[in-house]
Amino acid sequence: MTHEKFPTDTPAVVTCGLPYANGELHIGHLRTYVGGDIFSRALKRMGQQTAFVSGSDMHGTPVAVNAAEEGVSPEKFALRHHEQYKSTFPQFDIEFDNYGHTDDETNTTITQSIVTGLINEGYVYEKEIPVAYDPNADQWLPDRFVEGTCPYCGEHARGDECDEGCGRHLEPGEIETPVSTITDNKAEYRSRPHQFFAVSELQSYLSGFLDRLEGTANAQNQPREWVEGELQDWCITRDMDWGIDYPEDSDLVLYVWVDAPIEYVSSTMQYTDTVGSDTFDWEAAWRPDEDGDGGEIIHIIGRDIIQHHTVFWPAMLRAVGYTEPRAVMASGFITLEGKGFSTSRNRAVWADEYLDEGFDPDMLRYYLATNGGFQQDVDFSWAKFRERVNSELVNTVGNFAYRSLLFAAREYNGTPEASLSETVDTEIQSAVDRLREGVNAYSVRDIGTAAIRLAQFGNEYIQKHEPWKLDDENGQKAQVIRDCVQISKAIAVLLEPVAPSAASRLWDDINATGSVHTVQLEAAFDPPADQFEQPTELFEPIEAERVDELTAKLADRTTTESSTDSDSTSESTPTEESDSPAVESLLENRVDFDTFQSLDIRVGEIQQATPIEGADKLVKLQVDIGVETRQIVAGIRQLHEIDELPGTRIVVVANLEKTELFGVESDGMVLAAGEDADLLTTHGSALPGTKIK
Ligand code: B3M
Ligand code: ZN
Repeated sequence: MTHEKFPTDTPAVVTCGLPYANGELHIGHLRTYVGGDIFSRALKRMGQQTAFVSGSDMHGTPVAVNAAEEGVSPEKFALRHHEQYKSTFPQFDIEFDNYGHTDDETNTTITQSIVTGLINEGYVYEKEIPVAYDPNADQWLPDRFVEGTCPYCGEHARGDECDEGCGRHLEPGEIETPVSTITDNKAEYRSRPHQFFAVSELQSYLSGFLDRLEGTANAQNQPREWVEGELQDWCITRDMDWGIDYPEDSDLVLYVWVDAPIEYVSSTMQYTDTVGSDTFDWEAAWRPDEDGDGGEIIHIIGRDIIQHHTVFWPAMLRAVGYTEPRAVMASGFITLEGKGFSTSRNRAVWADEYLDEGFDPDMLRYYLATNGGFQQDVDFSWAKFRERVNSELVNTVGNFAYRSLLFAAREYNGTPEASLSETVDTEIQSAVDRLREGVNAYSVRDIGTAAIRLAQFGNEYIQKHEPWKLDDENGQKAQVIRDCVQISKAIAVLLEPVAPSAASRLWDDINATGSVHTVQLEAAFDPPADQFEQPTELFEPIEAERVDELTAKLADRTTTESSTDSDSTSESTPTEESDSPAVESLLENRVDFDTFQSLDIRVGEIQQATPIEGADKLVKLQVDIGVETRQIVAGIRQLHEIDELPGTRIVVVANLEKTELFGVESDGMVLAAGEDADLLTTHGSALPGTKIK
């Protein structure tokens, strides 16, 4: 089954992974929330009925461990963080239609009814398993209360996830050489009955589900090996007090990953309770009708929780007859000046700090959304931030809008009388189409850059026609300015998803009626107001001194605090710096210069990228290497979305012997770093064909 394109006539639910209510938010955390907000705003502008929901993840050991360290009850601890998240998101214009939490009554009720459903459908069974136990503390050690060695990759891991190694979810009893995080003593395994969800019975369903699943390539490809390999059943109970009781045995609570995704449903239900089912009907979204049709469920998450969203969660939904996800968009990680964020070392740019520095939230939104494809890793530095903001938001968008509208206001008190030229009409049409296609390709970056590209056109247009040199007798000047006002209006509409506040300021500047937050894309073509005043500057440029100051501040506090602080409060964000980065040791033997010279390495530009059937990691590329175009097969799909590859500058070894991969000829090799195949590129403007030496 292929899905109908957006907008469809069924309700959509866009969700963001629930943040654990256990720490402070830094700008790295904001990436998926900004992405989700942009995506849901874009859907709404396209006329898709959409609920954008999330909530705080209150349960589980990530909360219990940190609460215990602080000596407060998990409930109090989690609620405090929940309130904080709830007020921080809107300050970045991340406007959830509903933001609940997993410990509230709605989620407790729905979770228990869904689990009862699983039991009634015969998907749950009891099994004796080894569970880690701390004899000194006389306590069971669920999940993060135990650490040890991952049985799959041998790396150091926590009880339920191999967060420094292979990234797998680990079942209770799986971790080797277990150590209690409560007492640091060796833990022992004791036998204990627990409840299991028979995910393995849904293997063929899940395999079909992955065929239908849309979203980013990493979320489509990664789960294949889990689903098509030996699919394990899933332990859904834990020996803890903090959590939602397992319906049939109140000694056990449900594993946090059971009730957490159910909050997506609960939060949607709460939204319906607030606005009424005529405005948004949660059941139409989550409960398929007689024909099996439900709504469009789109999950936006970090790439470390793909398995939960593409295996366990759809299995649960299927077992109780809820709507399956249509798409999963999994974002890459964020680094800070090339290294991981470390909350415990204060090596982070905190969300509050960003706001306190007086920066416009739109600027961060724009940076996070467009600095790379959604599934690519993004690096943040104040210098890069300044560069993007000043060149794209200030100089491209801001500058175009300001000079067009100033001219219009001064010379015509608003929009001159003329009709929109065909060229400009067509250009706006293609910008609007680009945003629509961005949504259908699940590309946050394409949505985020649609307005900027139109502004680029606008600047070229104004430069080419030089309206200040035209006289108005034949109406030429009026024509050009009329076009520019329309472009400004279209920019406001297209900018709304990525930079909602700036879009609203621009909308007001041209005296447009209504709110840019509720219009549809078609408003880009509506005639602009006859009259408006002189505009304001949309974005304030960032001065170089600010960058120096902020970079120094970050470096300073990182060095002063790192020696005193242990990593004890670090949470499981994918952005955390790991203690022992796995760097391969250097090769012993050296090569002489001539050997190096014998390699013909060049700058290339990807012209076309197509998937290769049956090969999850491979892409067939057509690469312009200046002298000619080469077909090269590259194993780079882990990190790069095919649609986003064309136009990318890369580095190619041009004189490697030809080879064949999956029956496709490959004439050259693309250079990339590491297991994820992070592509090498050039920093300046070296053209395709340039030799690398
Ligand atoms: N609370 C946070 C994480 O592991 C976790 C997400 C739940 S989403 C249903 O990133
Ligand atoms: Zn592992």
